[in-house]
Amino acid sequence: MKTFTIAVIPGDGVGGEVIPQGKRVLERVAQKHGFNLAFQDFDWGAAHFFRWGRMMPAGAIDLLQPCDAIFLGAVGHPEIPDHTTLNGLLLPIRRAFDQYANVRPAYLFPGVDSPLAGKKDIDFVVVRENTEGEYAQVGGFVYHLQPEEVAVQASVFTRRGVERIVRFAFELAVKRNKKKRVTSITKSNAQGYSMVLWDRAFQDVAAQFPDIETESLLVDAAAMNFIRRPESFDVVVGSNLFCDILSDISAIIIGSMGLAASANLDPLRRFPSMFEPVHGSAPDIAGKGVVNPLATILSGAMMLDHLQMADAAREVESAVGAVLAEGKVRTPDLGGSSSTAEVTDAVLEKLG
Ligand code: GGG
Repeated sequence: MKTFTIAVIPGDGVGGEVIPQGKRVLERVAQKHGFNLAFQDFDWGAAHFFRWGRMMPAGAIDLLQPCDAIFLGAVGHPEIPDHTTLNGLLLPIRRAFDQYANVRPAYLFPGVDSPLAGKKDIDFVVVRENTEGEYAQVGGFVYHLQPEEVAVQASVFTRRGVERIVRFAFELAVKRNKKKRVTSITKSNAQGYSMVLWDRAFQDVAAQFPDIETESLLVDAAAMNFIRRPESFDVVVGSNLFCDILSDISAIIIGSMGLAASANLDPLRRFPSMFEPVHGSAPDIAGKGVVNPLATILSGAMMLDHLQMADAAREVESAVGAVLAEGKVRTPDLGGSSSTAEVTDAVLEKLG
């Protein structure tokens, strides 16, 4: 029987509540489909930071590397600056394993109300460049912590980095075989170097996909159009920062951040890819047992897809869809009063 080794990092806040629920569903579906998941748990995150002064140990990447995939909850703690948590765990893993494609589907499940009145047909994917751009951490301080201090933060856009993420987006549009449209997010009217390179690379790659329609939107116009005409999008591709921001809009218009799944992919499969809900550690609801587990469960389905267990992935998605369509068992973010575990129980019941 095939066994996949999955590194599990629950992380902080609600991460510790959603990951066990995701594992329950993954274990059930693996059993049904005749494969094994060998989970390796890593207690990294804020608690590790308070004890050892770092979010994960020095050899963390070496420990993760042999695994087939990484299943992550959330990182972030109110008593630790966000740049410490992000740069101490999430970003180093994305970079070390060249997980250059951050894939964030925005799908409005039947039975779930979008906060956008009258919008019923939302089905697109945000593809975020995940290893360079505005998150490259190039820069520094001058006169650090003095009244006249100066900060310089450079963005890094490489032709290779832009071309490969744009190509990934086009290939995804072909694979999805839906609206066959790729939207590029730019700001070349104001950023006359990085975004001009972005636009040129987009046009060059687009020319190799004549069957795919294209559009190019300034990031501010894209934010407006995610609200005004979400049904028009198919695959949206943009830089690390632009799509980090836009994918929060795409997450909320499908009804809740608690439904937004994501994958950090190394499309070349040289290294483990990482799967996580888009939401963070949500300290305001942590420990109350009410966080929505579905974003994590759907991230687990994306992981199964990446592990080439497509039937199992579809079954998890169908079970989630059935629970949402019934509308009986829902956490408070979706207007219900069910607990995290009760929602998972309902998904397991659908899986049989
Ligand atoms: N599970 C996602 C998570 O913990 N997100 C925290 C965060 O700050 N993410 C920023 C990012 O995805 O770049």
